[in-house]
Formats: sequence, C-alpha cells, structure tokens
Amino acid sequence: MAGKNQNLSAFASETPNGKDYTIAIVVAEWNDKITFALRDSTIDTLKKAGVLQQNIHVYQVPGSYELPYGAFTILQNFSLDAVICLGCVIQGETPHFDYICQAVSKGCMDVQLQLKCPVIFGVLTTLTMEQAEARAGGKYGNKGAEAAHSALKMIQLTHYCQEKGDRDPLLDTINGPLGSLLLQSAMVNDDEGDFDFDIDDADDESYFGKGKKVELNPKKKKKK
Ligand code: DLZ
Repeated sequence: MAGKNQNLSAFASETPNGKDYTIAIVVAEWNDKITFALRDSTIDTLKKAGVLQQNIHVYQVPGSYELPYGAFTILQNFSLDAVICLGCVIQGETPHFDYICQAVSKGCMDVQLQLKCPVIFGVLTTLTMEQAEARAGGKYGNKGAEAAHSALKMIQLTHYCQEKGDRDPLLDTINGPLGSLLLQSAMVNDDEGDFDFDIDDADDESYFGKGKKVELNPKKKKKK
C-alpha cells in the first residue's frame, strides 16, 4: 500500500479476485470534480479485479459528512460484502475541516465495527485543491483505486476468518447481549408481579449450560 507521497494506485500485494463480491460505493457530491474521479477509478479497479458491473452499486450523498450515515443505511438494507466511502475535504475551503474529517473517519469506523462489514475510508483530506488533484488521478495516483484494493483485501480477510475460524458466531451471540435478551424473554411474570425463570431441569445441553434448559417462550405460570 502506498505511503506518504507514494503512488496510491500501486499496491504492496495482489488485489484479490472479486468475482463473487457485491460492493457499494457512496460518493460525496461536494468537490465532485475530485470525488467523481475517485469513483471512476474505484469502479475501474473493482472491474479489473473481476467484480461484476451488476454487483457494483453507486450512491451519492451531498458531502463527506453524510458518508457514514449513507454507508450505515445501505448496509442495513442490502446484503453487501463491503462499502467504499469516497469524499474530498479541502482545508483551505473548509473552516470546520477538522470536525468534518474526524466525524467522517470515526463515523466510518463505527459503522464497520457495529455492522461487521468493511467500510473503506476513501476520503481525501488535503490542504489544497492541487493536492487533491494529485491524488485523484494525478502524480500520486488515485485514492479510488486504493479504496477498491482495500475493500477486496478486507472482504478476503473476512471470508478467510469466517471459513477458518474456530469460534461459533451463534454461540458468541447467544452468550453476548442477545443472550441477556433471550433470558429476559424467558422470564415469566407471576400473579404477584414478581418475575421468575422457567427453567427445566432437563438433561440436554443448551447454550445456557449442561443440564439447564431455559424455555424461551414459556407460558405464564398458573397460580397454585
Ligand atoms: C460544508 C462543507 C464544507 C465547507 N466543505 C466540504 C468539503 O470540503 N468536503 C465535503 O465533502 N463536504 C464539505 N462540506 C459539506 C459537508 O460535508 C456536509 O455535506 C454539510 O455540512 C451538510 O451536512
């Protein structure tokens, strides 16, 4: 991957094949001369890596500030392998440069960790328009190409871990916050207004431990 002032379109490793992947691109319309150049390079790189045209979905949002919400909403409604966020924030033109940059980078990070899907930060944050142009197809390559490569690398990592990992995601879910919710739904409210668990002393093994089976949809306890 390119470092400072290196070519953003030159990668340290091979770009993974993307023929089975579905990817969304969210593009900010602010500084569209730059962001549309990033978009075109992203699409070009994805296609060269084998991603099918019909599996590349492009959405536009007004500015970079809207990128995290765009990614979040798209991920909540469509099955995707990754979302690539593209934007350009130029310090000279943006009095609240730091706020926007921080909000967008933190926002993209939050979305990917919360929704467990790679969200790529393809946002140029530069001092001048010239610096942006140099990274949107100019002498330092194109940040869009880098974003596409990053997306495919992260999808590859995700699939590798899902296939080879030895942890059961269902078990983790049940033992995590969902487990508490399920336990709450297993509680029954007796006629005195107290909550009680409906635990069967059955022998079978459940996610709640051997020998204790929790009825997840218990009938209300009858008063004796
Ligand atoms: C308002 C604003 C400014 C001043 N500068 C930029 C910029 O350089 N790059 C960019 O992507 N967006 C900019 N915006 C727009 C904000 O991202 C956002 O769209 C508006 O504040 C509306 O929420």
